[in-house]
Amino acid sequence: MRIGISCYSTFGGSGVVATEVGKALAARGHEVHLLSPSVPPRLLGFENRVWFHEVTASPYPLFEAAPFSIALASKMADVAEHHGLDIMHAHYAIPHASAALLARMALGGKLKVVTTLHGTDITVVGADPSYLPMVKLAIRESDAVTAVSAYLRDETYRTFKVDRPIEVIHNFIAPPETITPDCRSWLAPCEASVLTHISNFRPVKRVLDVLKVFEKVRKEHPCRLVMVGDGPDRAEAEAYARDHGFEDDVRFTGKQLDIGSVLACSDVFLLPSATESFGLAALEAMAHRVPVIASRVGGLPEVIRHGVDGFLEPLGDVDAMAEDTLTLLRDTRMRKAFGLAAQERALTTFAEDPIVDQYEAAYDAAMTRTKHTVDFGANPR
Ligand code: GMT
Repeated sequence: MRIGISCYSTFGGSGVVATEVGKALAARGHEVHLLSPSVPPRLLGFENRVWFHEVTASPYPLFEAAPFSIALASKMADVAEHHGLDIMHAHYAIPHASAALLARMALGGKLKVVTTLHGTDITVVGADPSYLPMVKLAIRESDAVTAVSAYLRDETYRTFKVDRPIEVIHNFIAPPETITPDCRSWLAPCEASVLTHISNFRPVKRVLDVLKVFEKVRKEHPCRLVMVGDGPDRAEAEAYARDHGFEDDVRFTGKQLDIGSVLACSDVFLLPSATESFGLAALEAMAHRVPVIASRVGGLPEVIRHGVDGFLEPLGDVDAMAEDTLTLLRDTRMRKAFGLAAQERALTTFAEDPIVDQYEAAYDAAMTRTKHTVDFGANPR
C-alpha cells in the first residue's frame, strides 16, 4: 500500500507512535509518506521506503496566524495525488484528521482516511467547544477510527455521541535504542536511587506532584530525581526544587532523544498525570524494567497492573505515591521482580508486530468502506 502518515513532530506521544508505525510499515514493504511541520525526532536515520514531506503554512499580512490546517490539507492532497496514496493516516484529530477529510474532498473521495485518536485531542482540546464540532465530524467521516485505549474509545463515545465503530489499538513498544552505559554516574552520583519522570511538562502531567513525591522520599532514602522533557510547567518545577532547597538533587535534562539510556539507570518511574489515555512513557519505562508509580486515571490501568509491575494511586495522592516509591526502593528483590514483570508485559502484550498487524487490518477495513455521508461528486483527478 501507499500510506500517508500525518503527525506532529513531538518527542513523545502521537509523534512517536506515528513515526514508529510508519517505520514498521515501511519495513513490511509499504511505501510511507510522513507529513509533519518538521522531521519527527524518531525519524533519525535513513529509512528505506519512507519519504518526508515538510508542511509549512506561508505567512501573509492578512493572516493573523498562517492557516496550518489548510496548508496541511493542501500538502496531503498534493502528496496523495502525485504519489498515488491509498490511505492518509491522521494521528491526533486536530487538525490532522480534519485536514485529511478536506484532502479527501479535494481528491473527489479517492483517498481513504484512517484517524488515530491519541488522548488530549479528545479529553482536553477536542471537548473544547471551539473544536468539538470539527472533531466530531472527523470521527464520524473517517473511513476507520482507532483509539489508543479502551478508556479513550469510551470517552470518545461519551463526549461526541458518535455512532460508528472505533477500534482499540494500544500503543506499542518499538525495538529498544542503544544504551549509553555510564549515565548513572552523572545522573545520580553516590549510589543514590534514581527516580525518573519524562513528559512534555504540560499541566496535565502534574509535574509538581513528581517533585512533591520526591521531596517526601528523599527525607527517608538517598535518591536523585531526573526530569526529562520540556514544556510550560518546567520553570515552575525548577523553582519548586530551588525554593525547597533540593535543586542539587534534581537534574532537569530537557528534551532527550535517547530516553533508553536514562531509563536504563532508573529505579522507579513517576507518572502522576491528571489524565493519560494510555501512557506511552510508562510503557517505555516498563520495557526497560522500571516499575511505574502512576495515578489511577484514564488508560493507565490498561497498562500498569497495581501490585504486580507498578502501583496506581488516586489522583493527587502524593503521600501514597511516596510510600509506594519507598517500598520499592527499600525492597530490592521486590523492585527487581516488579521490573521483570513490567518488562515481560511491555514486550509481550504491547509488542510491535501484533499491534502493527492491527493497523494494517484497519487500513484494509478502510479500503473497503464505501459510505460517506458527504457527497463528493465527480472525481476531479
Ligand atoms: O500529552 C501528551 O502526552 C502528548 C500526547 C500526544 O498526543 O502527543 O500524548 C497522548 O498520546 C500518547 C500516544 O498515544 C499517549 O500514550 C498519551 O497517554 C496521551 N497523553 C494524554 O492522554 C495526556
